[in-house]
Amino acid sequence: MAGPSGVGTRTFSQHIADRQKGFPEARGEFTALLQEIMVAAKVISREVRKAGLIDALGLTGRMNIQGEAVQILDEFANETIIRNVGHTGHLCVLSSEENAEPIPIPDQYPRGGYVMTFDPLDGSSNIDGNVSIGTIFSIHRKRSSGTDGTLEDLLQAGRDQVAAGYIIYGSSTILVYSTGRGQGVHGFTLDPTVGEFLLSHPDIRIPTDGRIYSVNEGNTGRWDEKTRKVVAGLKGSDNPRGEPYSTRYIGSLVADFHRNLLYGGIFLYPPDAKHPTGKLRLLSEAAPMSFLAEEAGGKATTGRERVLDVVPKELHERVPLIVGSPREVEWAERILAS
Ligand code: AHM
Ligand code: MG
Repeated sequence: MAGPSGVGTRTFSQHIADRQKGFPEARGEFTALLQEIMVAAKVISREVRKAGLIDALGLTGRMNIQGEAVQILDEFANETIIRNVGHTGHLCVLSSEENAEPIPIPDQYPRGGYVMTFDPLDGSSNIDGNVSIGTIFSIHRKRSSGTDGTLEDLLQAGRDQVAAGYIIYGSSTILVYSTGRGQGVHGFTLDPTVGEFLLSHPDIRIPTDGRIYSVNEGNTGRWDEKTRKVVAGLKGSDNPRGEPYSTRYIGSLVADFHRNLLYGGIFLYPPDAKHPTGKLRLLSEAAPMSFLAEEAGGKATTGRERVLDVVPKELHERVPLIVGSPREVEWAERILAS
C-alpha cells in the first residue's frame, strides 16, 4: 500500500541513490557500501527467521573475546558481514565484537576508503527464546596514509562517524540508518514478498520526553548511589514527569533502543560493581546508537560526557550508556554528574 513521500514503495537502494545525487562529488563508494550492508542484512534475516528449523540455534561451544558463549547464529552473521561487506573493495579494515583483533582485508581483495565496526548479532543470548535481536554498524573514513587500514583508523570518536545504523530482526526486519549532518534517521521494513527494504519510517524524531525507562534492575545492588537515585526517581515522582515511568527492558540493545527511539524514554546501562566502566562496547554499540539518537533529536551521555566525544583507546572498550529523549537524559545527567 503506497503512502506519502514514498512510504511503502521507496526502496532503501532508491533512497540512498537519491541522497547521493545531492552530493555531486560523491563517487558512489559509500552508497555501494550501504547497499552491501543491506544485502548482508537480508541474508542474516533469512537465517534468523528459520533458525529453529535448520538446527541453527544453540552454542558453537567456543567463547569470544568478551568471554561470552558464541552462538551458531553469531558466527554466521559475523562471517556473512565479513564476506559480503568486507571483501568488496570499499573498506580497508573491519572490526567485529566477535574478533579480538582488527579484521584485515585478505590480500586478494581490493581496499577502499572506509572503516567499519560492527556487532554482528547483538542480544544473541536471547536467540533461543525467539526474542528480537539485531545487527549494529558504524562507519568512519580511513585516516591513515597506507593502503591497509590500521588500528588508528578504527579508534575514532563517535562524532566522526559518517554513517551508523542497525537492523532489528523483530516482528518485522527493519533497517534504521543515518548519515548524520542533518540528513535524518530513516527506517525501512523488509517486505518478504518482494525481498526489498521499503521506506516505512522516514525522518524519525525521538519524542522530546517519554514515559518509559529501560534498565536491568537486577543490578541494583551493584550500582552506586547516584545511579540508584536516578532509577528511584524514575519509579517515583521525583522526576521530570512528576509520576512513575513504565519499565520496559528486553536485554537486547537494538530492541530496547528501537522502541525508545519511536516512543521516547530513557535507556541506561550504567557502570556497576561487575562492569565498572559499563557493559556496552563503545565502538560497536554505544557510539552508533548515540549517533542515531542525536541525529533523531535525542541525547546520549556516559553520565560524565557526551558519548560521541569519547575517543577510544582500545577496540573493545566499554562505556556507560544513558540514551534517549533529551528531557530524561539531561535530568539523569544532572544527577549523575553532581
Ligand atoms: P551482546 O552483544 O553480547 O549480545 O551483549 C550486549 C547486550 C545488549 O544487547 C543489551 O543491552 C545488554 O547486553 C543486556 O545486558 P544484561 O543482560 O546485563 O542486561
Ligand atoms: Mg552486542
